Amino acid sequence: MRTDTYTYAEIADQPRAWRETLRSLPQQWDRVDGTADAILAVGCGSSYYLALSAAYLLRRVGGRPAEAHPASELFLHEPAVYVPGRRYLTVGCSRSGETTETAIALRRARERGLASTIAVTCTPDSSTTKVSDAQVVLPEGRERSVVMTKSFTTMLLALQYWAGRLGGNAGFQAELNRLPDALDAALARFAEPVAELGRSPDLDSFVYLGSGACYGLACEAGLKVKEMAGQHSVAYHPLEFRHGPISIVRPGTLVTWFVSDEAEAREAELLPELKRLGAKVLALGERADDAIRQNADLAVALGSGLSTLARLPLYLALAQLLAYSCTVSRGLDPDNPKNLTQVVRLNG
Ligand code: F1P
Repeated sequence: MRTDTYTYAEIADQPRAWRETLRSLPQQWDRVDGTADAILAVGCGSSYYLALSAAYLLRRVGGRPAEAHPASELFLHEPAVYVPGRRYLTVGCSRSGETTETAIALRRARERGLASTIAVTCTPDSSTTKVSDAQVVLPEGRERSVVMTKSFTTMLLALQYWAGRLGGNAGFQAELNRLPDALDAALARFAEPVAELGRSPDLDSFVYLGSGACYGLACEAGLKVKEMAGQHSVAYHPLEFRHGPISIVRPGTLVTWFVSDEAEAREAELLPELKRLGAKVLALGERADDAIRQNADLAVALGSGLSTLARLPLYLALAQLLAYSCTVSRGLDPDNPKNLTQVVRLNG
């Protein structure tokens, strides 16, 4: 597989970037006041999908009411987002810190006294940091590529850490420290089989399934294959997929399932049907029982010893590799995706 690209280097750099980032997180979050009646996590594109997973983590691990919105919803539909009388904390996620909608959402929230604001970004001194009350800056996530890979997982790691801190869950925070080594181990064992699956010549439709915090990952993984390989993809909650969307499955469809421990038994019931319809199936989980192995073309059993909510970044790194390998095997350049720019600027 071609590896002389920025995108490949950034995917491969994730264990190092996470190690460095983990060192800076305690001090960074010390400066943030997390008190609020509700947290709004917002962003655009990948950063919105990050917000979806982050809101779940903040509810589940952090024990706080939290919602995710595309940043534009905060100013296009403001009265439906901010309920009068509630104290909000709006967290704007943005790799560049320059995305217009995210900067407007944070600026307006502050100017209109709707919320206190935090910028989570890989770029210091950016538009979002300037309009926020607090800043969590993650320079190890900075990228030359258009397509977000390590920036996503580095910001995810920061938000996982915050959720653990808000929930007083030292055990969860300790799990996060094991992620860099766990990714080294996962790449050593699974990078090649995952890349090989991505090279399958007959694939022309991509379905990503995940529930709970894995739904944001499913959306993000689907975006990778759209952005880099120009392929059609959809993301659903696994059981939702049975309610109509499954009609698109045929030979040529690759279904990637992000397995969460608590949902696994119910969601696995979908696999025989996907196989019967001719799909290829990639199961990304902690372990793979016989039922999963029988129905999956590739069952990744990470064996990381980490809980579902801790191991989210591992799943995504493997899904990034899948999209990357699919892209280069088609002769496309992942560093130069069609119709895209690193930052989307609108008239602000
Ligand atoms: C958000 C984003 C990216 C996308 C594209 C344009 O950027 O939508 O997710 O891949 O490059 O920008 P940011 O706000 O996180 O910098």
